Amino acid sequence: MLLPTRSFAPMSNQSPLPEKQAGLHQLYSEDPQRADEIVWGRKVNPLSRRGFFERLGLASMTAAIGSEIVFADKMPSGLIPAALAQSTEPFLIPGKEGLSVMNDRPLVAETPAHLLDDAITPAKHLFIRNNGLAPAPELLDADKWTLEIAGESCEKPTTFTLKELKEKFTHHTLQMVLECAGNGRSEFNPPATGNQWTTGGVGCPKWTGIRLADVLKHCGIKKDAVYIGYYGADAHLSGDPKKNAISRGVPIAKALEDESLLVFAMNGEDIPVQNGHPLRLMFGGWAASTCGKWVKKIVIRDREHDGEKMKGHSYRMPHYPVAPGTKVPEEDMVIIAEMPVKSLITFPKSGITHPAADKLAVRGQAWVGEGAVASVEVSIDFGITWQKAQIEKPANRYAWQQWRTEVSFPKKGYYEIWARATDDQGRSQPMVLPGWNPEGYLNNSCHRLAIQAA
Ligand SMILES: Nc1nc2c(c(=O)[nH]1)N[C@H]1C(S)=C(S)[C@@H](COP(=O)(O)O)O[C@H]1N2
Ligand SMILES: [Mo]
Repeated sequence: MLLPTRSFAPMSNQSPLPEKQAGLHQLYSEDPQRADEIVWGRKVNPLSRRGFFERLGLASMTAAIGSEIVFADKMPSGLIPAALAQSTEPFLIPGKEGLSVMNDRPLVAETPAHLLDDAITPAKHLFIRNNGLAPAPELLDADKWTLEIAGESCEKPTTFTLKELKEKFTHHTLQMVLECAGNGRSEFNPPATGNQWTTGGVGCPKWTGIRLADVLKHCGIKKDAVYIGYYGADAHLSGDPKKNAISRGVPIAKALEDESLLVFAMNGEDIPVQNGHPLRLMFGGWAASTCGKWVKKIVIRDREHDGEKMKGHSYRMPHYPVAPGTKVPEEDMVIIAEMPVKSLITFPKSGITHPAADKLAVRGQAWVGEGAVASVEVSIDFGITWQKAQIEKPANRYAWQQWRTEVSFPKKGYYEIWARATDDQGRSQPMVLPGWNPEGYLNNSCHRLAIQAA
């Protein structure tokens, strides 16, 4: 069930795209009181939402959802019922289907969970996160593409044509998760600025390319090398050619891993233009911001790379837990490396109605930065009890793992299906929200679906 979107006034009308409307997540993060008023049609004291749900809210929530919330007494306060929290907004991007556009300059679009049901994410369903302006497609000629390897810790700086790279070095194909560090940001409160990702800044296609290690070693890595940095062909939003939209990288040890690739194909075809054709970096399990698109130059550095979005608060977390809303000094922020354990429910689609007497097949994906997912559990009673799902082995290191199970409903009513993954080091997803941080990174809380058992 979707809340009538007309209740949400467009937040701005500067966009040349079709009228944009604020989603419920955005509304809750920007102004929870107003969101409550819109959702429940009355004023709510934000300090006593639990009381509100108990005394008044349950009846109106049940009315809004259309049936009884069977485990209502177990539902944590302050949660937006998942039935009301869907806000997808299809928009046409060449080669893409069904993505929700969060921003059009730079272009940022995420994938609704039910479109990530394939074991291998098809090109049309892979999210887009641009920090600047993507190069015009006519500038992305694979036959003319060159890659320069340089930097103070490179012995023999060399420029290769893409054709040379493909001929000289052994090809490898690996399925690897690509996930934006900001995925899930929309749930943090106080809200973090930046794209209000819900769950769709992730995908797991099959990438073909060459090992970055092979290329770097060919050019000579000096003993003092500690980091690599990338430069892409995209432009800074200001249009200033001296500025880079983003120029990040990884420590040299990560760069030299077998799975760290310079890729020129995705799912056996050209990489989609918005995803970095004709050449991009792929680092398994790390924040996707390290995976440079349209890559033209890689530098081997004798220090931590200091390109655009490497400093300050960009892609960094406080190295100790902080209270929500804390101003954290820059020197206490550390670079994000591996991504945390996480899962998605990709079938069924949130909001469906299912016969209460029938079992419901449920499935999804689970992944973790380094290591493997050891188990996935599912709950239909707001996390009070959990049942184990069956889980597949990953296609290779850094691929996500499909899981499946069946759930039975005790009676008719409104349910939420929650999924929780645990990795092979015993680390699980938090049920509601992990540690607040200034930029709203690394939210790996459980994914929630709304189901009507009728
Ligand atoms: N050249 C370049 N590379 C880039 C970016 C960018 O804006 N420009 N965005 C980064 C970020 S923040 C993410 S999350 C991923 C997104 O990859 P995708 O757009 O293929 O999904 O690319 C990374 N590589
Ligand atoms: Mo990102």
